[in-house]
Amino acid sequence: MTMSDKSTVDGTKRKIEEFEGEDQMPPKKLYVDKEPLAVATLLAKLNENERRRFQLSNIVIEPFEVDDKENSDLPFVRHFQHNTGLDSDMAPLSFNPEEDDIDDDEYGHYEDPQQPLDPAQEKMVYEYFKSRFRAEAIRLILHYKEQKFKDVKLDMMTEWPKRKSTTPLGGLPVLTIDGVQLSQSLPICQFLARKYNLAGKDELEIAHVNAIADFQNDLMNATVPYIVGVLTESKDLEERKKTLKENVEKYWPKLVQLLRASKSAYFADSGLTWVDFFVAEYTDTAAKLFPSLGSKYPDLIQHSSRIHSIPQLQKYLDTRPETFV
Ligand SMILES: N[C@@H](CCC(=O)N[C@@H](CS)C(=O)NCC(=O)O)C(=O)O
Repeated sequence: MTMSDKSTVDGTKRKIEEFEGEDQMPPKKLYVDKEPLAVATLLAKLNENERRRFQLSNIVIEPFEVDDKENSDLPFVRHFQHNTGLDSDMAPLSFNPEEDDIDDDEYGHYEDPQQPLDPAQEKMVYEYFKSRFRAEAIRLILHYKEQKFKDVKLDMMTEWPKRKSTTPLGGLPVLTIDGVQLSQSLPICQFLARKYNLAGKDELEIAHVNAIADFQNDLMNATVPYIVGVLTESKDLEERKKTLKENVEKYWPKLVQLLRASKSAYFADSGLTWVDFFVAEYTDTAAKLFPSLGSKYPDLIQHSSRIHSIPQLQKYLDTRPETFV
């Protein structure tokens, strides 16, 4: 941590102390842009105490069209900082790897992924937030192949704003290999799949596997409103959960059909491919949310347990922090 970061932290603490006792402050409005999950993750970071201090227990979320039309959280972060009175004390929203130095925390540690890495060690740095959602299949593939990698879980509030502008497309996950940054979860999976022979046995099977992944990705996108609802303690949570269940029930019969049509116990006839990790991770999450679906879609549940029982994954799964998604 640099001196300037230290004074930022002290200044932020001072501001927080000033807020204490000011119970009559007007309610805050939060302006969000188009990436609700990221915003929700940011909100979820605030503990009860902080929400009370910042008058966020009744959060009002308003859609906010960002000036530069960028699909970005930064405008939201700026509004958040401004509305909470923390803007003057917060760290600048740009990242300079030479000046900024972020400490290790319990979730992993920040490392400048733009530094050239030693190809001989084939050093990999994987960055996402403190959740599984879009990130987990990649982690599972890397653990399955017993690939050494640094699993960096960025703090949305303090680390992400500084890192965002140096990512290729402004979002996570990013996998950096030998200094080259790869982005977008599906292409990263596909890259690893080719590297580790998990893509499918020939061009036709690769296309089949990719199509299943794209289909699964549609279901994951349909999950976002519910995740946001939970993290923001939305009043229409039950409605959102119902919609999510409807989506799961729309997609799962197709996935079951695909599994049954396969000549192996996996989605591809030739055996295990990357899409098995991608689907299984989500099945696990959805089955926990809707336990009654377990008995209705046993093929998928068995497929998920098959993947989660792979010996190479056990050490990781045993120590993986519990997260909501
Ligand atoms: N299609 C992209 C989506 C990337 C994305 O939107 N990631 C979110 C987290 S799930 C993010 O980085 N949000 C922070 C932001 O946009 O500032 C992928 O699959 O990787």
